[in-house]
Amino acid sequence: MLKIGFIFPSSEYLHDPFRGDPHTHFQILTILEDYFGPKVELSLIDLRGIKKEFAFYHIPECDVYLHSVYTLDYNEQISIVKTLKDRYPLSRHIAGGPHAIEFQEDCLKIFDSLIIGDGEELIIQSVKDMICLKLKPIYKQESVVDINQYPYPRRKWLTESTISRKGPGRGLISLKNKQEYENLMSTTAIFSRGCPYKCHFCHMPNTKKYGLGIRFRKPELIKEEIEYLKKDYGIQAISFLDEICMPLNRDKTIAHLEAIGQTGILWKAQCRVDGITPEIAALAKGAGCVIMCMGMESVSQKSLDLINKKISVEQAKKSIRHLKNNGIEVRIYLILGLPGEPNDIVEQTWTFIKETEPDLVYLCLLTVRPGTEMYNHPEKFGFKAVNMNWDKTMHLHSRYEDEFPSLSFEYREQTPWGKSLSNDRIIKNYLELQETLKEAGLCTR
Ligand code: B12
Repeated sequence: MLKIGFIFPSSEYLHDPFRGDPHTHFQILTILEDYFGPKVELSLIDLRGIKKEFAFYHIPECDVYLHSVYTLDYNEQISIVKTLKDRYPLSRHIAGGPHAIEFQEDCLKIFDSLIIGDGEELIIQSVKDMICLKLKPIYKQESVVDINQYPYPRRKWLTESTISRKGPGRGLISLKNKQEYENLMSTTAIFSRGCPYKCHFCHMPNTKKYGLGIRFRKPELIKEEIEYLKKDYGIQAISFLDEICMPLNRDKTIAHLEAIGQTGILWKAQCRVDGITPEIAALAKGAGCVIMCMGMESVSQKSLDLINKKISVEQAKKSIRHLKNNGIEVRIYLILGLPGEPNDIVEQTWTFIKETEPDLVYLCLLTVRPGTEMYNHPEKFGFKAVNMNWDKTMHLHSRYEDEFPSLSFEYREQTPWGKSLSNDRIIKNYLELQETLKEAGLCTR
């Protein structure tokens, strides 16, 4: 029997790594189990919360180790693979994920084989090849995988307490104004793959270049997965992790929301500010939506245009209103330090917030992440220097409680859009705005 272990790294840079579930791992393990059955023994080696220096003691011997490589995890994953190769020289390491797609040559120095693009078909092929001792260095998914062909990803590889969480600090649906929602049994889920937009700060256009656009699971499959979560884990509330939670076409959105609504769960999700009409907001509310988060990024139209966000400030105002009119809590994500930012960005942002009254505002500083348009063409965005230290590519909001903010880039004084803001000024703006948000009760920490 072939022993296969899919490793999930410590994620020590996350405030609470258990707020997100390893969906990639659930998906690939489910596919392997359905195809190979008793010929394989599968495990999800969950290293979250474990100190990096002791991780090795938690990893059982396997014939094949799988890794989904994210930029922030890469250094840790290199160290794990080196230690495992030393101890179990015959085992093989297969990797996929955003960082492996971007840095194939580097990754091949560490891993034995890479999965480039969607993994459903390629993992079967690579494991078959591995069994016949013919594992290839690269497997590329050239055609688009139909995600509706596959069953819902099972979660049995983790303990029940990891999958379903509730209570203060654990519950995933904590409304700003109603504390009791934290006590609902909650989990995360994802029903889509990809994003059709090409924002210049986002890694997705690169990650998904082998499977373009956005693909959603069919309504009946969404319903089936939610019913499984209710039945096996007592789930009452779900935080959807899709970048865009609803199809971009009205009729499909209606069917999608109907399916979720029929399950009776409450949910939180993310969408674009141009996806909300009064009709959609009302349907989302009726289908159990209690919180909607939107990637607004900036209140400066110039910055929005320079990062290719393809939204307008006016659209954002309307969407916030439609959601609030339906009693849905609205949270917006904002980034400071974007190209084209005006001198008075703090004042402009505060004016926008006072006018639109979102319930919470998640404020981050820009990070230039490998594989993004900004990273590949720094001169287009007026960058003088971009830091290549991957540990500096973290973009979580509210993380500067114990740490002073720093930037991973610097603008030239004169940029294609005029005079830029200095790093000191960007950080000062961030601290000032964060303080104002805190005083107004508009941020979580
Ligand atoms: C859900 C999600 C999470 C979850 C869980 C992630 C996980 N590892 O399972 C949580 C909330 C924990 C998370 C955290 C972070 N995430 Co995240 N996340 C996502 C999100 C929204 C969906 C990923 C997902 O689960 N999709 C469903 C699965 C089934 O599809 P998939 O991941 O694409 O995997 C398929 C293929 O890529 C391939 N594949 C991928 N890896 C492997 C490995 C093997 C061995 C094989 C065979 C195949 C394979 O096969 C899969 C099936 O086809 C994506 C954006 C997106 N929509 O893709 C961002 C995204 C992947 N995340 C990103 C980032 C930056 C982060 C954080 C670093 C956040 C931060 N604040 O900075 C942390 C990293 C934590 C960590 N250690 O993993 C970036 C990655 C950029 C990069 N270069 O690394 C993305 C692309 C978002 C973005 N827009 O930039 N994330």
